[in-house]
Amino acid sequence: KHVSSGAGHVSHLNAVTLGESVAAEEVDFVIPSKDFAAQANIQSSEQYLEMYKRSIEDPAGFWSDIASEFYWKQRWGDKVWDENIDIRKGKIKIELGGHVFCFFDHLLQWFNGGITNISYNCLDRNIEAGLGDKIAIYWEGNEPGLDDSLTYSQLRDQVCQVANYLKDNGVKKGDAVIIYLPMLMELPITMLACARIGAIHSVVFAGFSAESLSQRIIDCKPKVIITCNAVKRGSKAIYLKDIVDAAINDSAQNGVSIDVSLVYENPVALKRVDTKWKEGRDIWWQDVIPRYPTTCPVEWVDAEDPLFLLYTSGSTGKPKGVVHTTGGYMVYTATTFKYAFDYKPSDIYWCTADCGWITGHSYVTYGPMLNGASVLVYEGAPNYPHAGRCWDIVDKYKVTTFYTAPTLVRSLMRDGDEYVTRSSRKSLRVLASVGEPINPSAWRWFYNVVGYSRCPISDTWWQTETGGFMITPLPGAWPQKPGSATFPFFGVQPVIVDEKGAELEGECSGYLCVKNSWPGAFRTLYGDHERYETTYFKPFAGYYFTGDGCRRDKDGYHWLTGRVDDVINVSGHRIGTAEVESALVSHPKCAEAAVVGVEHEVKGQGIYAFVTLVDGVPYSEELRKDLIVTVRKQIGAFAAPDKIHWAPGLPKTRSGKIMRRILRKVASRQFDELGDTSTLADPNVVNQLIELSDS
Ligand code: 6R9
Repeated sequence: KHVSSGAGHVSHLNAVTLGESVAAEEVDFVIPSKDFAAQANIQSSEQYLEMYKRSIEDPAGFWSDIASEFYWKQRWGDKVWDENIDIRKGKIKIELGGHVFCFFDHLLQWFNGGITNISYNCLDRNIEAGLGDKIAIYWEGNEPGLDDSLTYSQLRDQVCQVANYLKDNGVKKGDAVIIYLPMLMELPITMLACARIGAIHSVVFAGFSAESLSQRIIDCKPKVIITCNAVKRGSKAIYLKDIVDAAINDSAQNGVSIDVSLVYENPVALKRVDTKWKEGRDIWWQDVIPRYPTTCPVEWVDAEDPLFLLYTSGSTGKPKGVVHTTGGYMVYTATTFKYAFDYKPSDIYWCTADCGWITGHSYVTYGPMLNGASVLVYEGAPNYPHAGRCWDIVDKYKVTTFYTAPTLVRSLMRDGDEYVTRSSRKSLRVLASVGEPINPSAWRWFYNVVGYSRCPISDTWWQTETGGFMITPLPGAWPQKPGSATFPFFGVQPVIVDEKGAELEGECSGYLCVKNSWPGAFRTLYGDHERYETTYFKPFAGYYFTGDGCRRDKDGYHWLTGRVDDVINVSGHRIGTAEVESALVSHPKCAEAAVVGVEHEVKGQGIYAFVTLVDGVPYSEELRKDLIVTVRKQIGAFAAPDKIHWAPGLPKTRSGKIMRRILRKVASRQFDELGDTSTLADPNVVNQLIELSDS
């Protein structure tokens, strides 16, 4: 019987069934408890394989069955999905606010002909099913003691008020709205309000500079901007409206004017009287929104109508406006949420990501709410007023599912176990990670110390472009290996290819691509369909190219090795920076590490490692040698760093991603070519690094 190669590489899973004793050499397996597996949505590797196989062999049937659980004003046509990668014939026009914005060569459609609304499916559908009084959002403020909540009915009321306001201000189906808000409930409320009327939201993370914001305004020309006057994160106040004002001025000089700026008053951070104001353009949220009716008819949209635009940075050039459409994204985020987090209606779910990133779109707002989940939204900094805040919040709300990023795990690990162990955390049942490979030592700390060695960790690999999880554990379904994202989600066919684009089989490592389509895939880059094709579909003909490197081990587990643009080639050995970093941070005295390639006379490239030590540990020559030995031991002599550069801190974006571009410049002593450092969470760390560059 024909099984496509997508299913082939997971067939070994048959051998790794739960409860079976694992061979002695497989000590790195972490097996979910029988109790967990018994209650899980997917209880065994067999059950997964059966569903996976169907999802690959019959994607139309598989996804149609799931899509039928949602409300469609009109069901999709006969062709559930349609993709045209190779032929490059179909010319399809997509319209944004009546303006044709691109022509499709690479065409991708899911549920075409279907008519629905994602906001309706998040709210009205759940309320009609009896969830009206269930808490949709628990909100925890930056200051302990400040909190709030909304039931699904209350949430719908507020969404409708904002939707009515937007309509009243001329926002129509297809118009763009920029949202520049911190993690207030008003952020998901506004996203859902836009979706309700068919407007396209573009959330800009409220940590971006005025310059970045204006760049986005100029690109998508929003009808309205929604912000707040200020916010407190930790002990620091950030004056968001000043940033918005500067961005609006800058855009006006570039010919894009903004007529309406809706400002939520956040009195904890800044008083109304102290807020700079432009009459006629600026309007207080609290002055207008409550006056609008709490019902608002739904704008029914096509499955392929754009839902949102989210800008993400490429390795070069200006940010890319990733476009997601409605139907496929809806079905995909809901399904991935349900299975990867083993969702149960009694769960209290907390994702620490900001709605300014894709994670906050798919897994704070849409995925959870499509499942009728109770979502915790936290406004503040995870270590404010102390390093135990996250666990205080977990205990306060009895959080069951905690989804965060490796960078936070490592920083909490560095703060010491006492902050964790003094809390209960008994409510936790699933932990999860996203954003970068999670190194095995952080994985183990998360698993053992935070989760009492009983909560599976879903290490979810995916991208802004993919809309939802692509490679992820399904907790309870199979044993985990610390640091591996494990296996593909339903419908996803990851392939690992070599430089020439040839598919590699079995144990291998190379470029990670995806064969065929999945419903959550992005459809284009806003206004630049050519860049979409060049970046993602040209490098390896016939595949979507992820830009990541990946290794598949003898058991078929996937190990993401970092962006391929960060791969270092040392004497012909391809070494993922993430692998070296993982080895370094496994040393008990190393808190964090970032590795870049530098030119090397003999080897082509050398390995240059920036290392942050655990608090209180002094730098020493002995430790330097010890770290190098650790890497030699774990990967091999060829991977030993040529240079260890002590780093009190690493240059990170506000979302916690290390900016290697800057590190590469520091490593090669090009201090006057550091480029733009304004998007760093703390620009000062760069000066510290330069000072220590000869240490
Ligand atoms: C969701 C998100 C995407 C890039 C991606 C990869 C890295 C994300 C990961 C991971 C290893 C994981 N990445 N999750 N690497 N394991 N679990 O982060 O989207 O901001 O677009 O970043 O992040 O390199 O290509 P985005």
